[in-house]
Amino acid sequence: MKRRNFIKNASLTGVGITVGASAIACNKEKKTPSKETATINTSKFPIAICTWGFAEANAKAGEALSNNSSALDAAIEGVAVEEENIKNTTVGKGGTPDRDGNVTLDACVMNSDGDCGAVLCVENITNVAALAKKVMEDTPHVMLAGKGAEEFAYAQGFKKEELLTEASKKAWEKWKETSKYKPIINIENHDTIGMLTMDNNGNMAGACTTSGLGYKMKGRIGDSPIIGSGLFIDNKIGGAVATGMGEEVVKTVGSFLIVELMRQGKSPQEACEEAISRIVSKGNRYKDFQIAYLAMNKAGDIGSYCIHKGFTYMKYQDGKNEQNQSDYYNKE
Ligand code: SD4
Repeated sequence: MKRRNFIKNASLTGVGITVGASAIACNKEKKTPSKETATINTSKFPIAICTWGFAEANAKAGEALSNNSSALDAAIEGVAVEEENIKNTTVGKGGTPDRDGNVTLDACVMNSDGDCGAVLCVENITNVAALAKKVMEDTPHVMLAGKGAEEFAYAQGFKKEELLTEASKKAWEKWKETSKYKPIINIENHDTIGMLTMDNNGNMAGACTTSGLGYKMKGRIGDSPIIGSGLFIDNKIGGAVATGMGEEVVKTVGSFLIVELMRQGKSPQEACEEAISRIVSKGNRYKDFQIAYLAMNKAGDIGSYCIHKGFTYMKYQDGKNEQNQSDYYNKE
């Protein structure tokens, strides 16, 4: 199913912009959040949120959290739904290939202890977020790329799979007739799944997984597997994820920026807006690409903001899984 249709068909019961003021009290003089004064209402937990209308993935994570899964395991279980969904042409198996026909995947994960793992430009492995967790846990490193990541996967028992489906091969062959690459706003080649989870104890984690930009150059890596760009978690403060034109997210280290802005006392909404403003204030190029951020603070408040209309995100809380519309910058 095409992304737009998928979004249309997903539950829209929760449409509305979530603008939550941070419940984390901030010591204004020191400009650092005061842990002592933080008001955390644990009855709000667990929470799972993810980019776009990935309803099934988000529900999976929410249910895992409700069954006492750790925040990281729930996020990995959630995003695996889309990694395995061959109709999704932007994540995992069935993802759009690079311009030479290779499907190369990027992913990263981060847990509530501040540990992280990432895999970049990996071929033949579907569950790359789970692989990123293995890098985090079973190697002395944070990132593995390409063949090294793939060999590590086999050593860890991951299965070799053909990620190029008949449908994505056909689409690639059609693309080759003109070989024109122009990023298009909000279409199927821009729908990374980034997920943030908060478990029953209020601990946070996240995962971000993608096949990257469709028909990218061979070897190209975007923001999604880069800790601080596609994803960042600080369990004392909150977390953020990004989707959209990765090159621009990397230039402003978007997810780290949002968490640091929350640390300084901004709400998740204010922090996402500031991160977008760092991009759009550089000139008019933003008109040609989309970027969206999604953030959650330690109190469970959520914010999201994007450049152009069309970004939605899922929120699972109190057993309800709802799709929300994000506010956006370009109101022209
Ligand atoms: C990338 N940020 O590789 C990813 C692509 C994407 O939503 O988000 N899409 O640049």
